[in-house]
Amino acid sequence: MTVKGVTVLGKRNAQYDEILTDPALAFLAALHRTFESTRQSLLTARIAVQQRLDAGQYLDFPSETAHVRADPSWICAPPAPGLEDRRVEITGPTDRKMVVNALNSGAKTFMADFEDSNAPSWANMINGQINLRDAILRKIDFIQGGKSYKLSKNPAVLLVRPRGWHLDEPRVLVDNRPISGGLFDFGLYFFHNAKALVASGFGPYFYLPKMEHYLEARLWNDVFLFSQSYIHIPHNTIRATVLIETLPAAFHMEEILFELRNHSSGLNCGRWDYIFSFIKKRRADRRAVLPDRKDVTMEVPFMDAYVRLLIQTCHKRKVAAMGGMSAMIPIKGDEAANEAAMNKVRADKLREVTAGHDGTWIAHPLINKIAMDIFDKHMLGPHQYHVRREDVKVTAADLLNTSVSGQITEDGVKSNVSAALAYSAAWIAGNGCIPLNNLMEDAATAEIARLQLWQWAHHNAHLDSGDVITPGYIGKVVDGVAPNVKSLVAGIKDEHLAIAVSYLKDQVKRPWASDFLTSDLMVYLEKVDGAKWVRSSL
Ligand SMILES: *[C@@H]1O[C@H](CO)[C@@H](O)[C@H](O)[C@H]1NC(C)=O
Ligand SMILES: *[C@@H]1O[C@H](CO)[C@@H](O)[C@H](O)[C@H]1NC(C)=O
Ligand SMILES: CC(=O)N[C@H]1CO[C@H](CO)[C@@H](O)[C@@H]1O
Repeated sequence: MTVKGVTVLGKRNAQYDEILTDPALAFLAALHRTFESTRQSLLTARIAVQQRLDAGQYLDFPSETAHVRADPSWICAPPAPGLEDRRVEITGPTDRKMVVNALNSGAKTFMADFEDSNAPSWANMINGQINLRDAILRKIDFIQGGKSYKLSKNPAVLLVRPRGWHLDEPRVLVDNRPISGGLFDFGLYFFHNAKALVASGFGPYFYLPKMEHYLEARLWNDVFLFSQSYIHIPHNTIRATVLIETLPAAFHMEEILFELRNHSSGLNCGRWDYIFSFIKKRRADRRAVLPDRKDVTMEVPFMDAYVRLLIQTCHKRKVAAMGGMSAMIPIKGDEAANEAAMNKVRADKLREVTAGHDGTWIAHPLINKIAMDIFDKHMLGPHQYHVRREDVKVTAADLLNTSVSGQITEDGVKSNVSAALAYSAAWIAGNGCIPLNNLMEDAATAEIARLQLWQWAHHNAHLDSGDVITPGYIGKVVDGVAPNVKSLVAGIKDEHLAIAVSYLKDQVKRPWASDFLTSDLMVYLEKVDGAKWVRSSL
């Protein structure tokens, strides 16, 4: 099988070839050839923005689109079938068991994740596509270890999160260049399933991560228009919810909805990544040094401003304002600790529903009922677009307000070092979603930890004890904590832990921390794949 200009470096077998068909690869090649140069120039533009911020400029709402924000006449597309009521959404990676359990969880929708809760080994990416296809065709039932996994009659509505614009898919080259990871994930899912989804009364629905500019949303919209034409389905069949999880995107919420308006199904508060991005974008700014993560709550000024602006913006344009992730998982064998954790979930969900959110996220099926009960009690209709929050006046200064009280403690440093090490080591082995201290963690956990540690060391922040934080101090904490990491997560291998240790030590020494650990550590997945790929610097 060959498609001109397309090279597949990942392993192939009969099952994989059902996904990597010639027509599907030809579609990927068409996407690449049409959109790659725009993707590259948008990624270059991100660097220019960062340079301006490093030079002391502050982010602001774009002036060239003031007319879009001021125009009250436009609204987004009506909710597509199955997306009218999204009060609880479950998220997780695309392994077969997870897909069945999540679809059966009782949540309204399932966001099947090719991004941050998934380590993008070749097997994970292709098996994920197989599992989603089988779920849509209702051919996913299987038996494992004497237990039967069987899709229920009314499963959750499926949404898919492709990777962000910054990631390549190094195992598929078009004209000798790696294809975009996002286009690969989107393209295969769309090509194989869009028509079946429409036939079953729903549609191809997506979550779009990590955008930093409204022009990046325009690029997705152009991809959608192209793709719908390519397979001859009506325009405006696709729906996409955009995660507002970078600091620059918070200044473009309205424009992002506008660009995608006929395909938009709202915005989501990707709160953990938002904190990560907040630190990263303001890396040169001493005033943005934050205390221990536990003190960076949803109530601190910049987080509160972001949530209120997101709800107001969505409801003005009549789309869903989705809340954030509750990463809690049930704590087995400790009634009191479990009850305390579940009360935290309740308080968080109550804050969201009373603020005006139209739904929320969970990471474990057993949390569904807790979140559902809160939303059922406080959100009587399918959504609350009528909650316009016209009282809200969020300024640029509010989105950047770093008055956060709290301190940096040795405990905070230690627990975040160990979280960063545990997550990175698991990821290198091909596992992007791990239970850690009773939380279901994805890449955002390790990313906040990495950036906080870098920020403290870079700006020589003080611990509550008065000691100055230096790369050397963090290096010592890393050495002290590393031996205990293997007890946190089952199955971590010494060689992977060693990579995580040297990676983290190197990161905190750098003038600037790298943009994404998922880019840095990608090369280690070659071992998981058991196949050599050509470097993307080709
Ligand atoms: C959006 O859809 C409406 C109704 O189908 C159509 O009139 C309009 O041209 C579309 N706008 C864009 C930007 O695609
Ligand atoms: C930041 O928020 C705090 C608490 O709401 C407020 O007192 C302070 O004036 C704000 N600072 C700026 C610069 O807006
Ligand atoms: C994932 C993790 O363990 N994060 C910890 C980072 O440190 C804070 C203290 O500030 C803990 O509360 C977090 O649990």
